[in-house]
Amino acid sequence: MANISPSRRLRRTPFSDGVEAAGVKNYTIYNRMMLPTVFESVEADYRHLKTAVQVWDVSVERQIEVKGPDAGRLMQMLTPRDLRGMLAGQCYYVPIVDETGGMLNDPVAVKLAEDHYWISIADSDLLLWVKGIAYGYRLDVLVDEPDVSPLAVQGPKADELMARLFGEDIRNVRFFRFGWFDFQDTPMVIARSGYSKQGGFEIYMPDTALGMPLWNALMEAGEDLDVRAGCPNGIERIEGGLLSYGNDMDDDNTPHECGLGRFCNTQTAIGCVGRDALLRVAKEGPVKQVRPISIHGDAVPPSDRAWPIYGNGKKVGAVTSAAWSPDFETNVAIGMVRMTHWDPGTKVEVETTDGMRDATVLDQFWI
Ligand code: THG
Repeated sequence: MANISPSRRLRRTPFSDGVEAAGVKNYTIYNRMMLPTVFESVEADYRHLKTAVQVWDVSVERQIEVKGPDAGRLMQMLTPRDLRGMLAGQCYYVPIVDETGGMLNDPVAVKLAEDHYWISIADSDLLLWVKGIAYGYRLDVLVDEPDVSPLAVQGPKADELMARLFGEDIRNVRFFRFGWFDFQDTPMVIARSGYSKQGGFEIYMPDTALGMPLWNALMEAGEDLDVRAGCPNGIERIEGGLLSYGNDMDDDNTPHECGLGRFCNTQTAIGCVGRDALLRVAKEGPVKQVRPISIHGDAVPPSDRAWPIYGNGKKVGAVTSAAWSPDFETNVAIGMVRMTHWDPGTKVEVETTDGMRDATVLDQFWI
């Protein structure tokens, strides 16, 4: 592929100077911003992520700020997950659905206070939908995109690195909870979360001017831990079954088709705009669903399009993400599979860019 021309529409991040100095090799575009995808190589980055600690510029996880007396009401309109039990200091993974029950995004919601939330979005223009609902229902709430850029610290040595910079208390932050910690006298939200299964934190960095100072401080504090610049890893996230909006699902899919039923309480999510539609389809249940799939043979090429899945000569689904896994010595894949072929152990065929491959539908992701 040719290079991408820089322009104001393709936004840099507060950490882009650090990412470039670290030798980033590839970017993708996500929320009209640059997201690194490769530093050394996807396989070398994968091994390092699983053994050390990495600092990820995930500024592309843009925040939608929802603030005001109607903030809680607006949040519940967006998602079929029941938010009544959510406390300030908690993060929730929340499917966001439209009026048909179709997935618009799968963000992390961060509750700062009763009347104040951030929605940490995946790759879709969710701000427009949230603003439209707020205005259309004349809600007493402010909706905008603040100058907040997440920096993730991921890997088995993340606790050690973060404790050096923010103090020992950081170790007590529980999964999907956050605390406030100072960097250069500026309080920052730091949550135990992140787009990997290796453990770690996300720092919601609230001031572009502090971006490079924070980046450099992490790199210096972790020198003896072999800290490196990294990024969401295409192999590891498939092994972990972490979905990618726009790749593994879109607005044609319900949360149940995406396997996100465990994050829905449609009966009690009163006010969710997609509630009626989801209750209607819930009666039948989904006829296709996300599944882990092992594609046999040697490494498949990059999955730049959906690969058809065949069973008994008929199309029964599509592989939406795939990569060679060094640890599991198979091609790990995520696919949307029809009910007739979704049982664990079912043998199917996948039409990859390189040709037909045998594959097996599995019962659980690898990690
Ligand atoms: N962190 C933050 N914002 C994000 C992401 C993130 N925005 C974009 C994207 N990632 C949104 N998608 C996801 C997908 C999976 C998870 C988080 C965001 C995730 N899932 C865990 C799992 O499935 O095992 C845990 C979910 C839970 O138990 O609540 O972490 O990564 N800030």
